[in-house]
Amino acid sequence: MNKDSKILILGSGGLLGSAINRTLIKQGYTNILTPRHKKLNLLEKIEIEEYLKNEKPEYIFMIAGLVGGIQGNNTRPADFLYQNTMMILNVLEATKNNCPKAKILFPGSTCIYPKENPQPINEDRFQAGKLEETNKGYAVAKGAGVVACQLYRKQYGIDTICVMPTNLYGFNDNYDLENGHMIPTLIKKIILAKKNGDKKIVLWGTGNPRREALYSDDCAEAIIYLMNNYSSEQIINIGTGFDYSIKEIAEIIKSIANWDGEIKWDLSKPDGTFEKRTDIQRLKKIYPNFNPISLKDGVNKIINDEEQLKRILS
Ligand code: GFB
Repeated sequence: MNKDSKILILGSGGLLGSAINRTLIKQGYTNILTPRHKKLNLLEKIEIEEYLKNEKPEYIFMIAGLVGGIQGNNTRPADFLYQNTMMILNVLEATKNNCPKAKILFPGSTCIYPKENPQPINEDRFQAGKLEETNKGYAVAKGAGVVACQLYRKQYGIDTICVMPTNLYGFNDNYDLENGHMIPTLIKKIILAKKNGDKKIVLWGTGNPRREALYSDDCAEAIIYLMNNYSSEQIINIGTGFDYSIKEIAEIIKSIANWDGEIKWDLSKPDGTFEKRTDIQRLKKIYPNFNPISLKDGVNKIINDEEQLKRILS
């Protein structure tokens, strides 16, 4: 990308989309389109056709999607399947019809991998086994999006690339206690307990599953680097290569927030996949300087930022 290339971010209001926008601006890119959902509904094919016909972007970050944590995924699987499949298919078809020279980057998710894997999970595990039930709709949609990108590359020569980000957290996260992802939800529960003087919080499952934690701006940096330096149908993991148990994540957040109350584990809630540590050798080969910050540093950044703290407490 040149600094004045026409760049389109679809999904620029969310956790990852806003991190990509912030990082592109920091790196000096000047021609960035960030249409929001109200102006451009990706479920309406005619809207994305019109938009791409008029704007003809050179680079498209297709980050938009219906996302959520284990509860959101588990209770609305058909919505996650339908919306996420339709959005990427509409974007690919409209790109083919209106700006076939545009390069598209599409993030899948580590939940496209089977429920059980040798650890760490390398990219060849895609389609190698049965999926985890709690996020099947999202995983099938993301997997379909990945295959669609590969097929539009093969049949129409569109320069699509697909990345598989691990569990993310960062600025502009979703702090919905029911439908949010685990890390922002844990941050909110602990910060709220501290503010209210509560001595106990309830977290879900056993606390034993293991998850990575990638700061959204680090993921954005890797994504921009790959947009600039990678072109292949082979998918690429973006993770840290290091995981913690949910209990360990809670302890790290507790110590940063300086709250020493008790955690109760609600065993009626699902654990989901037990572990999904990513193998990031493919990424490191292309981007050897990839060096994400620790969970401790990331959480510190968030809770010491006034605006983010307001967002957490609202
Ligand atoms: O981020 P999360 O909701 O989804 O994390 P996944 C779920 C894990 O955290 C489970 C535990 O083991 C939960 O039992 N957990 C403990 C909690 N307390 C809580 C809590 O208060 N809220 C939440 N949400 N979890 C995601 C997918 O799977 O993986 C996404 O849902 C995406 O779509 C992402 O693919 C990479 O990590 O299981």
